[in-house]
Amino acid sequence: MVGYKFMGKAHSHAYRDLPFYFDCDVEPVLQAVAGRDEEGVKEAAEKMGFATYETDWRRLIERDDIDLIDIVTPNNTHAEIAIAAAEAGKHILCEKPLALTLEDAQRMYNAVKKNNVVHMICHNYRFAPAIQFAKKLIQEGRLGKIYHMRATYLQDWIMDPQFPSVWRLKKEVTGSGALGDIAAHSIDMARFLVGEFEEVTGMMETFIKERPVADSSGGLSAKSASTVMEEVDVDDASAFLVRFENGAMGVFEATRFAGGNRNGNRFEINGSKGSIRWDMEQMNNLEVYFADDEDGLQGFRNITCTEEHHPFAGAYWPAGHIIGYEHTFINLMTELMKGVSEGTSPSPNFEDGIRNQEILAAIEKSVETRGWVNVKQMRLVENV
Ligand code: SOE
Repeated sequence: MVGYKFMGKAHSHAYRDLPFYFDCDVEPVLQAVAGRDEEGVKEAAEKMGFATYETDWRRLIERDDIDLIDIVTPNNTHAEIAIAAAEAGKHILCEKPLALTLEDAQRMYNAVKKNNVVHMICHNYRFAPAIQFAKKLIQEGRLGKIYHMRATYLQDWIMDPQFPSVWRLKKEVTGSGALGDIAAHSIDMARFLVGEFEEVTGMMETFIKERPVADSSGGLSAKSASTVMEEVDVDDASAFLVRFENGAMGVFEATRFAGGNRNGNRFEINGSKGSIRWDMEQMNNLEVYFADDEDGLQGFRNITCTEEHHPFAGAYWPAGHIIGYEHTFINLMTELMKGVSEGTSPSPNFEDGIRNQEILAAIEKSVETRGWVNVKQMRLVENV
C-alpha cells in the first residue's frame, strides 16, 4: 500500500477483516506499506499490521513478493504510481478520482490494459448492501422506467475560514474540490444505478477565497497556526444537472459548506413503478415505495438490508445486526480478490474511472462555457 492516512486505515482494516467474513481463493497479505516519513510509516506499519515498510514507493514496485499495489495517496500521485505498478505487472486498487486529468486517467487505463493486470477504483459506497439491493430492484424492473435521480453529497468540514489550505484544497494536488472529492462518488452511484450520462451543465463556487497555509499535508480535522494566507483554487461547492442516455433527469449537489452535514451522501430515484431513497449516514436502510401497493398502505417502507438475501449482508451478522462504513471497503475488496483469482477487473475499474473523469471534465467545461456539454465530446479514445 502506498500511503497510510485516512484511506490507508480504511483499506488496511478491510484487507485484515476480509478473510474473517469471506472465503476467497486468494487472501490479502499485508506485506509492505510505503510513506516518505520514516517515523510515520514505521508506526503505521506496526499499527495496521504490515510486515515491512519502505520510504520510497518505487521499492514496492521493485519487490517480487508484492502482487498488488493499493494507492491511497493524494490524487496528483495516482498516475505515476499506477503506471509504474502496471508496467511491473502488479494488480492495482486506486483511490478516487482516478487522476487529476482525463489525459492522465487515459494513460493509466492504457497501462493496465497493455500489461494485463487487474484494476479497480475505490468507489466504496456502491458496496453497501442496501445499494447492491437497490441495483437488483432496478435491474429486475421493480422501479419501472427511471425518471429522476436527485443526489446530494453534503459535508461541512471546511466551513471555518481558518481551516487551513490542506491538499484537498489545492488544484495541483487534488484536481478539483467538492466536485472530484465527493460528487465523484454520486456520479459513480448514478452510473451504477441509473446509467450513462449524456450531457451536463453545472455551477461551482469557492466561498472562502484564501486560507492559512497548512502546517502539514493535513486531513479532515487539520489545524494551522500560520498567519500566512494562500489562495484556494478549487470549488467549495458544485451543482449540476444531468440528462441521462436513457432519458432520466438528474439533479446533483456536492458541497463542503452544508453546516451540520458531516457525510451526507444521499439520493432518491423515482421510476414509473416505484421510488427508492438512501442516506449514507443510515446506510443499512433502503427506503422503497412501490406504486402497486394496495390503497391505504401506500408510502415508503424502510428496509434494513441485513437479511441473507441482501447482497454481501449474509457474510456478517444475523438480520438486524447492522454493519458500517468499513464494511463497504471489505465488500469491495472481496470483489478485488475474486478479480485477482479469476484475472478479471470487477467494476468499478479504471474504465469506470475514465467515464467518471469524463463527466467531471464535462461539468468543469460547462461551468467555463456557461452551457450544456455532451459528455461523449470529452472522450479521448473511442471504445474504452
Ligand atoms: C473527504 O471529503 C472524504 O474523505 C472523501 O475524500 C471521501 O472520498 C469520502 O468518502 C468521504 O469524505
